[in-house]
Amino acid sequence: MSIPELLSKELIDNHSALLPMWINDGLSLKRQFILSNFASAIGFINAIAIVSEAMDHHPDIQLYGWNKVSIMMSTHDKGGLTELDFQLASKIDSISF
Ligand code: H2B
Repeated sequence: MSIPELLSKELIDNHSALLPMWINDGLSLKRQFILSNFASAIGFINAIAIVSEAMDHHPDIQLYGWNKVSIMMSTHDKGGLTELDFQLASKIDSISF
């Protein structure tokens, strides 16, 4: 599957409006999740891994402070944000843990 092109600033802003929990700095999307405990954080990360593998699009994932998961996403093959980042962010938002 070919990788989509970088999005214009206008499209990034339009997509970001639909994902208000994600911080968009123009080059990446970031969000922090607070889970109820360490096991839930691990389970959440595993669910993200399954979704990411299915899309062949992979976020940076950090687990810290026992129950916090920080996600950072960009399309490194293109050097910025593409449709794939917003699609993956939306799928991660729909995972409940
Ligand atoms: N994940 C992310 N976040 N960005 C990419 O550009 C990317 C990826 N590229 N996962 C994919 C893998 C690519 O390297 C492989 C060859 O499909």
